[in-house]
Amino acid sequence: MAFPESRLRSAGLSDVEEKLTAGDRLDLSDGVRLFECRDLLVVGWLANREREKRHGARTFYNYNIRLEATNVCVASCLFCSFARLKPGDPGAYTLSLEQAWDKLRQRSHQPLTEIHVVNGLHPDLPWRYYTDLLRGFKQIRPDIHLKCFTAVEIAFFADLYGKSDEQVLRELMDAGLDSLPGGGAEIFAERVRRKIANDVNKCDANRYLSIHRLAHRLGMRSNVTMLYGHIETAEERVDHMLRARALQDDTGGFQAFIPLAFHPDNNQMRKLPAPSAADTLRVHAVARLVVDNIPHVKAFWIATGVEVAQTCLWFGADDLDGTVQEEKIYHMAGSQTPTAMTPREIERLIRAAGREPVERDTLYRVVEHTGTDG
Ligand code: V47
Repeated sequence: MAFPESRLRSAGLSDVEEKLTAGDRLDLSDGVRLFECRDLLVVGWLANREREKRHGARTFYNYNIRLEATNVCVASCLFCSFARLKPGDPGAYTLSLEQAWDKLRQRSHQPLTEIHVVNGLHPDLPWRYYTDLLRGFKQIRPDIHLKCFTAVEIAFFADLYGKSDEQVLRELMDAGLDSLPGGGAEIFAERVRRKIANDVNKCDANRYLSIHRLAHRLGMRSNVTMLYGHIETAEERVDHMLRARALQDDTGGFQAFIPLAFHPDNNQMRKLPAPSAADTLRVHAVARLVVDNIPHVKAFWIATGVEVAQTCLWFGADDLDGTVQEEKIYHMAGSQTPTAMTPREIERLIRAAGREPVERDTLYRVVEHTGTDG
């Protein structure tokens, strides 16, 4: 179905529509114009067309759990409400391996397909903690996919334990690592990164990207995130998308682009407002249009809120992440969403949005006949 030509024209996006129809790529100035265009529905319509070209009405989710094994973190990112600088600081915690493994054992009745681990940058844990963590998970559930440790953590491990990035990845893969999550990307532009994540312990944009490149070369898949809604400009958002797109051109290893809405509670950027629902819809839409080579755009419902995530499914997004079950990073930063949804609840909200739910595993293979728990 065509969008009224007059509406495209008055939105100033006829040429963008023509480029998309011809299969031409959008550039930085196209992306910035999509952010500046007042007619959000035109932007959404274009993104939805690209989404439906790739996935029709299908909307993916997975049956996963999140685990944050420690919030002790030597970095001091201004946007973070989760980290505690030192062990023993109020609110600091580090799970013992047994406690971490128990989180999985307690879910033995659930047909989980993924465990997603993100941690603080802990200065004192032995290297074995991480490799044993993975080995233990695989022993408990050999079939489970381990999506663990952001590129920022991989870089930190390499520096702390005196290994190369490649050695770290190889040793973790030996222990059972299957893929990398997309966290830690924030905004690649130097101006913003220097302000919000200026820490010697946090790797820069180039190293983040080079670790993902390496992971892809070693045969793993990964995701890439973008933390938006704080001090970044439209140009810096599009620049971020284009850097992800450029790496994807080379490797094809990214599975999902994941915009992450900034949450301002309990962190050093608390004076800033959270991004609006309209901005969230637009970011997902522009991501779908600019990042034309990453198959999935994920609306992480914990970050966007459940209702906005549903609406994102008409603004470019085709994935909602998963059941999650325990989440700290966003809830410590003010997220009002539940910390868990059952597969049945996720399916219900996808259907209520007029889309078709598909349970997937981490690699986007369709999972049949689960979704019975809850
Ligand atoms: O790297 C931290 C972000 C990320 C805040 O790969 C914040 O499938 C908003 O990366 N407000 C961790 N965001 C979560 C993450 C993720 C989530 C879902 C799926 C995947 C995936 C990855 O959360 C951090 C940081 O960018 N973050 N604090 C905050 N106050």
